[in-house]
Amino acid sequence: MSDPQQFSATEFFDSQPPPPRLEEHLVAVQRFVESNLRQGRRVVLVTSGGTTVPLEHNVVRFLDNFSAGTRGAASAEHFLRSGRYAVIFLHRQHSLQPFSRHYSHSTNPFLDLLDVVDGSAAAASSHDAFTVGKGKAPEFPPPQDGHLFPPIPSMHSPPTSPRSRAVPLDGVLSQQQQGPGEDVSIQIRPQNLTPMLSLLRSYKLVQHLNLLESIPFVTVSEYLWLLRGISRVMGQTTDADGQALGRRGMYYLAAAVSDFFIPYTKMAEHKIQSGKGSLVIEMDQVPKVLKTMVDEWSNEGFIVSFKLETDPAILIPKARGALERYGHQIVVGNLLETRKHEVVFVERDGEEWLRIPADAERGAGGEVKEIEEDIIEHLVALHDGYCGGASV
Ligand code: PAZ
Repeated sequence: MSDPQQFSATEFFDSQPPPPRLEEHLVAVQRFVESNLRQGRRVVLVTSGGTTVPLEHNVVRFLDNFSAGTRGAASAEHFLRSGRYAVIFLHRQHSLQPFSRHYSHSTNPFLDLLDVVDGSAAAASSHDAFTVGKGKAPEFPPPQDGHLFPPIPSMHSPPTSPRSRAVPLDGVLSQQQQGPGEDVSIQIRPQNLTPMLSLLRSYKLVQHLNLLESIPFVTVSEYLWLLRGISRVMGQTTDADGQALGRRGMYYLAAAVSDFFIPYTKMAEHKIQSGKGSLVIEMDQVPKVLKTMVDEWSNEGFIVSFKLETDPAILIPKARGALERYGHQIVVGNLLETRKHEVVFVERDGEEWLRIPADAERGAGGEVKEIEEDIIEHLVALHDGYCGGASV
């Protein structure tokens, strides 16, 4: 076993290979920042989700952490909703995303929001417990060729029926498909229509205005390469008058980033074999790049880091230590157990808790509020002050 190495940021980037599509992502970020600067918007980089630490080059096993990217995805949405920020969303691949998070497969499965409706005259005339919209839920077809249901066509294959069209169905949006002998449509269950329509309109608006640029990472090394690249691009990009994004840029670092990693040169090439009994893993420390971000990459951008702890006694001292060591603007502290309903803003001149009622404390019918809404409101106000009170 070789001695663990303490990597500086420079040594890290000199020794860890960059992710394959780095340049492509940075070109896209540059265009995104330029275009939004032209529109007079601020830009925020939101990092979200957990990083992995692979144990092998041909990766079979890796270390991971708990983060699903809930905070990052919700926060990105609230920045967008403010109407003043374009968002670069640097997220763990397959973690929660702004907008689509409301229909995640685990909490709100998309397919359970829909019904299949038979719109044929025969079905329309019958009224039983299955009747929805104009028609009746179709009979389940008999097993085909020994299978319970036919093969499921790929979303990317061309439509089998040329006669597929969107139709209004008693005020309910639906897609109707008419093949030979078919008159069926897919209908959003009426109780889901209002929230889904509102969400869809917001999502389409954000796309139309080009306000969201999403970039995925998986490993801690990919994350750091992308963080450096994106921060530098944000730091250097100027508007038509030659003014840099500078203080109008915000860096909201909510990703759960591993503190340890296995350097490229020390990693096994192939799947680690089990023949030698127990597995002892030695990891080196990931360099702390926040100081370099403040001093070299971000060009005076407003930097918000997050600090997660499980021991309440050390949360504020650790957050304060980070603020003093790295010299950025604010640390948002949170505890694993209570992170969804309380956080603490730690600044140089003091700290302030933000709390919302926990799920269990909400009365029946109590409005579901996300703490991210208040976190973003507070930070936008601080960012205004940092930009000298300017509204952009
Ligand atoms: O992803 P999530 O919503 O479950 O958790 C959010 C969080 C706890 C990862 C985030 O609030 C945070 O504290 N990030 C920084 C973690 C750290 O490196 O200390």
